[in-house]
Amino acid sequence: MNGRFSRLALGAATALALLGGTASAAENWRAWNIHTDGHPNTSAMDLFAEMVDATTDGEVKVDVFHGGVLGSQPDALEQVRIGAIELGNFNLGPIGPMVKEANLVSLPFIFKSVPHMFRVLEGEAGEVVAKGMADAGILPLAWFDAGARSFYTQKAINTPADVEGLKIRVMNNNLYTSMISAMGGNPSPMAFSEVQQALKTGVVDGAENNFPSFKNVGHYEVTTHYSLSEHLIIPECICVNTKKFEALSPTLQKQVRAAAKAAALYQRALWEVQSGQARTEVEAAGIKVNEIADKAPFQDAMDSVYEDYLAENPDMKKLVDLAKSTK
Ligand code: BDP
Repeated sequence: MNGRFSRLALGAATALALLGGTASAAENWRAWNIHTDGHPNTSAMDLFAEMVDATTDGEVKVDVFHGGVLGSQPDALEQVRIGAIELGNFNLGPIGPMVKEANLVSLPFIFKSVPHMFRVLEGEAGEVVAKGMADAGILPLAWFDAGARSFYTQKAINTPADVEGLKIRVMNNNLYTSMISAMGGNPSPMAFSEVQQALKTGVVDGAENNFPSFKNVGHYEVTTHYSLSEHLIIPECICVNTKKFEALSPTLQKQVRAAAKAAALYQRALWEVQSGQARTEVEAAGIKVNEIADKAPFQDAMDSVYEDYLAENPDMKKLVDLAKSTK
């Protein structure tokens, strides 16, 4: 090989390496998910990652970390907000303390049903919520179904008086502590990963969640009754750090968004089936599930929660009215 040729070869190799460099400049994103195998969100997040890889031809890669191994939900949210983790499957409950508009969905009994919640999210109120989140650095790409949350304790709950004096674990959000206090209970905010042990040792008397979470992390093994209060219907999202998403080319943005939307449709279909299955399984394991004949006393007890909240956040009144007036 003469000198000139080897210089040429070197130049070509450098050019190739640089080209290769472009390919290796692919986005490698880390995704947080609190759930484990057997939960609809875990399957949906896996599908999302596969679809992003396939449709962007590997230009965006998503590595999903299940089981909350990247940290608690409030910590992971903060990390996504600052861009230390790129995305996650989040519940809007713990987003409320960071994004005022997102707290709309954490008002007890604000939605009539899950379909009503989705109609609100897909309308004008949803746009305001999504913009507030994006401005805070947590951009929602698609919405997941998380059903309704109900109480589980060592006895049946039929009226707010049954909650009186009980220590109930809630997610991290002042609206939930006010909600439990307004029923006469003692709220105990706590990370999801600590709830089973707290129920087992009697550190708390109860908690509240949907059937898949109640089942999947074994809360049903350490309680006896699940009472269908359905006091909260909180959506979840695939949410991405706003700047990272906006730094993608328009084509990649479209592909990532489409993958999230497809994964969300899949999640909702899985939810429909698996939340029913979770209920059947916990009942088979001995959990007594009770309907609450009259939920009005629970709703009435929330008047003070709404009053205090709107007194502190008068600018949220418009959004609350918008949600309530959505058919
Ligand atoms: C589950 C949500 C999860 C929450 C958990 C909780 O999917 O995001 O962390 O409830 O209660 O239903 O903390």
